[in-house]
Amino acid sequence: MTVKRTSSFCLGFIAITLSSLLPACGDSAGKRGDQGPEGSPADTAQPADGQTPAATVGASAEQANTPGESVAEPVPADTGLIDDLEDGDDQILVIGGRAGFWHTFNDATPGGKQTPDPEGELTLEEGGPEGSAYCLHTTGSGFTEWGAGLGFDLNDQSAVSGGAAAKGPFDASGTAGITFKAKGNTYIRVAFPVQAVIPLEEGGTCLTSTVEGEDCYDVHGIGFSLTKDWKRFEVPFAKLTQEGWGKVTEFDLTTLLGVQFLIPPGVDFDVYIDEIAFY
Ligand SMILES: [Ca+2]
Ligand SMILES: [Ca+2]
Repeated sequence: MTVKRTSSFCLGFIAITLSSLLPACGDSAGKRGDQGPEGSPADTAQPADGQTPAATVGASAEQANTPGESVAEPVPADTGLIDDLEDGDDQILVIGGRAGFWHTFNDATPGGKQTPDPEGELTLEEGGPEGSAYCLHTTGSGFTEWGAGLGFDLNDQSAVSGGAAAKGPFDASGTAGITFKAKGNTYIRVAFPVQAVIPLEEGGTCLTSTVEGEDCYDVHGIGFSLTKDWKRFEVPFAKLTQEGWGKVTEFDLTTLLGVQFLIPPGVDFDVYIDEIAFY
């Protein structure tokens, strides 16, 4: 990989994007997840006392059909919620064709430390903003090249079917942006890699170039300063910009690969994220 400039920590994002977003090079990862993975409606239907009133369901369901009215398949509503982490696992919610795993990442500076360790299992933190049982929490220090971060893929079908990663673009057209909640002690850049900034060999459409200003990986994003209290952030896609050192590309929402929360280098960071949703 050519790293001829380090104009910002975002350049380093490159490295991760390669390994974490699109590692399944070669297997045509470009297919959209149009098989409509079944989501679980469990998020909105948790019995408060742990008792499931299953015994009463069967009988009445049979009689509920009104003549002349077709009964639709129960499909979990896609409210735009990408993940609230309340199921306690490391996957985003499998709803609306979205599927993927959360991961942490960093620039691997010798001596640098990040928790959760990108090489290990990603575990969640208990708590979060009001009403939350789980959130994501990453801490670390000692990264001096481009920093660290955490994020997820939006269309990794291995999250649904198991097996090898099969990552592709997600069509987020029709959404205006994302919201998320966060707290922490640093500035972060929320970045949205689309295929146009990712090279061909990694599932994108960017032609690798050594020409000044023609590099791939200049990902669209926007920065926020976190505070010690949880705060809700809104990220309008219309406000995203590239950093300006790479190839200028259109931000094509039909080819969104994932979402990344990037932490700059040189920071002893402590960052919490929760409740990410399209709006
Ligand atoms: Ca989950
Ligand atoms: Ca939560």
